[in-house]
Order: sequence, then C-alpha cells, then structure tokens
Amino acid sequence: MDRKKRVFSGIQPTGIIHIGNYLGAIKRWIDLIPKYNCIFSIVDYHAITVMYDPKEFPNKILEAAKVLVASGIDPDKAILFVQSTVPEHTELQWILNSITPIGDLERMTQYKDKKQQNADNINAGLLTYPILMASDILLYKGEVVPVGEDQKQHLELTREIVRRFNKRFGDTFPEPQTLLGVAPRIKGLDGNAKMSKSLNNYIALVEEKDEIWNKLRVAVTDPARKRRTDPGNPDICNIFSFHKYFSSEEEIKKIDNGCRTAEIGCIDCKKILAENINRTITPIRERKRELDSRDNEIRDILYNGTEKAKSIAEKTMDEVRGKIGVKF
Ligand code: AQP
Repeated sequence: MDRKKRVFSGIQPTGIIHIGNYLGAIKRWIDLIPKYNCIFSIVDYHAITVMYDPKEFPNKILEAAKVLVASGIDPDKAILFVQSTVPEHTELQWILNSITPIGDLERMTQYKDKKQQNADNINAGLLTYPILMASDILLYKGEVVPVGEDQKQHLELTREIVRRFNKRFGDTFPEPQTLLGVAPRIKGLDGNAKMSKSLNNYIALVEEKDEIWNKLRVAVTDPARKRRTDPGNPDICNIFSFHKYFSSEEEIKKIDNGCRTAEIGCIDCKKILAENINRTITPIRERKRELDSRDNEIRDILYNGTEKAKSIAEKTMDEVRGKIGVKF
C-alpha cells in the first residue's frame, strides 16, 4: 500500500481567525486529515515579527488552538502543536539562511506589503519570514502544503531552497507541493484588499450573529448600483462571491437573477448571506465556547503535539547536521 504523504501547514496566533483563513486554509486541512499524515502548527515565532503584547500572547496561542479544534482539527488524527516548542524550527532556519540569497527575499510581495504596513518596525524577521516558513515545512519533510494564494510565492521560494540544499549537500528534502484552499483569496468586506486581521475587513470564524449582520450591512457591494431600483452585476459584487461558499445552488441562482433584474436589493442579498454564514459557523462558535473553560485540556493537546512533532524534527535535524558537516 502507498505510504501516506505528509502535509504541513501553519497559522499565526494573532488573535482573530477569520473566514478567509477558514476557506483559504483550515477547511482544506480538515478535508486532508483522513488521507494524509497531517501536521498543523500555531506559528508563534512568525507572529512576533510585528508589534504584539507579550502578556496577551499566551492567551492568543490558546485561543488559536481552541478555534482550530472547534473547527474540526482532531488532535487524535493530526499533530497540532506550537512552533516555538520545537526549537529545531529556528535551528534549521539558521542553516537555510546561509543558502538563501537576500535578493530572493527582497522581492517577496508579502515583505513589500508588510514593510509598508509596519514602517516604524521594519525588522530582519519580516525579511527572513519565508525562510522560517521553509524550515517549518522541511523539518517534517512536508510534501503537501495547503495554503491561501498569498502564500504561493513563499512556497515557490521553499522549493528553490530545497533544490539549492539538495544540490549542495545531497538529496535530503522533497519539493513541497502547494495545495490551494477551497477559496484561495477571499476579499475583505471593503471589497478591495484580501480579508485580513490587520485591515479590519473580516468576519471572524466565531463571530456572533448580530456582529455578522453589523459587518455585512455596511460591506461594499457592486459599486455601480447606487439605488435599490438599479439592476446590479453579481459578477463584480464581492458580497455575491461570498454566497458561493455559504449558500445553496438554488439560492445563488435566485440571487443572481434577482440582482440583475433589481427584484432584490443589496440588503435582501446580505440578509440571506448573514443567515447562511451564521448557520455555517454556529457549530464552530458553540464548540469554541465549550472549549473556553477547558484551557488545561487544550494545553495537553498542544504538549502532546509537541512530543510527536519533536520526534520527527530531531531525526531531520540529525540528518541535516550530518549533511552540512557539523556532526562530529
Ligand atoms: N483572505 C484570505 N483568503 C484566503 N486565504 C487566506 N489566508 C489568510 N488570509 C486569507 C490563509 O490563511 C492561512 C493562515 O494565514 P496566516 O496565519 O498567515 O494569517 P495571515 O495571512 O497573516 O492572515 P491575515 O488576516 O492576513 O493577517 P495579517 O492581517 O496579520 O497579515 C494561510 O494559509 C493564508 O494563506
């Protein structure tokens, strides 16, 4: 029988997990669990490259773990752990730093964006972020990496790093394959930029019903539709694009037609969407609420995940140290 391939992916514990993260990555993670050996990490060392509150940080890590478990990541079937609890991640990063040209890092789109967003804190970590991401994946010899489109370029760089390492030190790492999420690039409620915590244009995965509506009510639709009586164009309406992930085929057809003929207005369309988003995320929100009083259980899940992740990471590092000539 074929060996199960190894999947690796990560998420930052920066407070909010939104429906962009869910549709871009987490939903795919859950689908992959039965078919692959899955390793999922809460990548806290990635998150410290921007300003953050160290006192609040442990809670954010726990919060991320709760949302992941509530979404359907079963810790008995997949490894779930916190990146900083396996120090081999940063050890491998140092080694990969030494074979990655600075020019390759400087042309990363995310680096350019982050530089603009954090003009008063352009630190080296923002630049070397993709090397830490490569280390996360390669430490587990990850073969399949389910991510949103914004991470595609980093994955291409990871493959280049693999080729460079293998050529210089001998065959060690597989070239990981990018697997895009169900919706690889969800736009935010501004209808413009990608849905993102830092842009505050998101719906959280555990958003309360009223809050979903408050946010949708003012969200951008077809900009050319000024009055209720104007026909709209669903092809360019960001809100319509959300229906594809939350509404039934029949509803989508009805809304498409109703919008084009001005039979329904944007508020009607948003009400249906709010209802459907709420229905989809209610079980996740409720499971998360149950987990809120079970911090110790969540910690145990994460410690357990660390043990399993460490046993793989240690083997890889032993091999890598031998290959690069620092094992004597
Ligand atoms: N809008 C999105 N559409 C689809 N996928 C997305 N992902 C993120 N935003 C979208 C995917 O979610 C996974 C985890 O991402 P992350 O932890 O790196 O979070 P992020 O991309 O930093 O999320 P934000 O909200 O955009 O954070 P800020 O605002 O802090 O930069 C990844 O697989 C990512 O592709």
